[in-house]
Amino acid sequence: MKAVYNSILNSISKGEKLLAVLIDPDKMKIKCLPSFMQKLNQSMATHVFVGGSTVEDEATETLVIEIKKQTSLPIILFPGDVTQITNHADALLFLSLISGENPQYLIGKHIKAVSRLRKTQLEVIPTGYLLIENGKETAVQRVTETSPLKKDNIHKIVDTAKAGELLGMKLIYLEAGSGALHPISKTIISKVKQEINIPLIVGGGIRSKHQLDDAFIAGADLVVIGTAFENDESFFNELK
Ligand code: 1GP
Repeated sequence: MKAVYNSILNSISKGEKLLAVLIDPDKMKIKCLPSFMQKLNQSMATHVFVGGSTVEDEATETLVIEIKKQTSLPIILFPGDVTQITNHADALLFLSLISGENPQYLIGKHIKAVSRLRKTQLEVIPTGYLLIENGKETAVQRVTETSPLKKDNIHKIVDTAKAGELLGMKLIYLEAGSGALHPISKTIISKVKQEINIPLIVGGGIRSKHQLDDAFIAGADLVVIGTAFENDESFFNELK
């Protein structure tokens, strides 16, 4: 049962670029979902990610059940916490925050997640998650009590991503943080892409089609956008 991951690999092998729309259960109101999903379904989006740094206990499951009724796209959990695990999604990014050195986000939370995961059929995708500085403190930084990697230390960023691959992770996610002032730079994306042989996800602070294209050209296989859609749903019109 690796349908979601295999489909990502398959798309990449055909040269396709993937776009995930991130929906934060803390910010999306159920009553606003139908019009949002209608626009999402008509856009170039290929995946729906669901998750947030701070979410009330039942909110993720309730939202995922509603999203599932309104799209045929794969729904992937991008959880800030174990309480966001629900069997109603298709897959889960099992995130290791390898840019930081907080053991809770390297192994502690993962152990706590297992008793919940046992009760699901979720496809679990081990993902090396790297937070890169972007000029302001992000929610991820605050919640995880870790420092982001310095954006000028490309050598360390590349080596961290490679270490994630060598540890057996199936995806590398370069994160500038939700609402980041600046997205991950093209240089960082291309240097990491040159070094790894697993799919590369890039997210944080991407607000225009131009920035999206830049990330793809630099080597991102899958780009994640959340805030730009939250702020202005007409952004979907640019991404048909
Ligand atoms: C955050 O990478 C995602 O975890 C998306 O970021 O909300 O800035 O698009 P934005």
